[in-house]
Amino acid sequence: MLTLYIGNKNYSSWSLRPWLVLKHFNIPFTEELLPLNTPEGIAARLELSPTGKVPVLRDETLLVPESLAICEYLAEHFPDLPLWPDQPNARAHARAISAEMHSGFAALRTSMPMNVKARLPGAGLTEDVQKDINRIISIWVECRLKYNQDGPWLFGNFSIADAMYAPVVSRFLTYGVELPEIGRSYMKTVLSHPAMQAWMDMAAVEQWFIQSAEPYANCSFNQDER
Ligand SMILES: N[C@@H](CCC(=O)N[C@@H](CS)C(=O)NCC(=O)O)C(=O)O
Repeated sequence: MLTLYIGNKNYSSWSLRPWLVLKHFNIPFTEELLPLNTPEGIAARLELSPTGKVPVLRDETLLVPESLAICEYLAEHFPDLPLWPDQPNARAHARAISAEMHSGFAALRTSMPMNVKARLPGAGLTEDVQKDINRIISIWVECRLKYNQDGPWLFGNFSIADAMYAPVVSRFLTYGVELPEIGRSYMKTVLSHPAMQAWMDMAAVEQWFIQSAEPYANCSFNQDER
């Protein structure tokens, strides 16, 4: 049996990624939430992994940290499930944009931290953030134009690449980021996925407030409905 250790659903963008993959492909797992800013959560995370971070996947005695490594482990462990696109060129492309997400977009991640239940239109939009947004839009547009005939996801069918970009969709919603029609349509696809909706519903009822993840809590654009 697999166990996925995750952080708070409202804030933990990295946890959302493998969680969505597990849910989408109906892979049985149990989840354990280790609250991000509590002493117990910090101790539990350090016990699990020297990174001290979530997500971490447990498979019997094996512990796999790092969201993308977890997704790769799942893809190897369930070779009959199409976690990556089947066609080699599409698969290479999906891996490249997933790696780009995992290692990049620092400005966006810093200035627009995932905060599922907040609505902060206009907050965090700097020049560097706009550059990250532009690159993400061009990734989405290229994928959607190329694989549109196979379905509404980045590579037609849902894959790990979509899970890697799902927290970006949540950020774009929270911060009211303006997108071209093709981007808005892809956002709708992601936001209407039942597992994404379930995650957002659970985030909406969480009571934790993490100051460091809420840089705009006292600003005028805070239209949070909590
Ligand atoms: N590169 C890691 C990043 C994991 C990460 O930063 N997780 C955050 C939660 S979203 C965390 O555990 N933060 C706790 C801390 O830094 O103490 C991954 O892809 O899983």
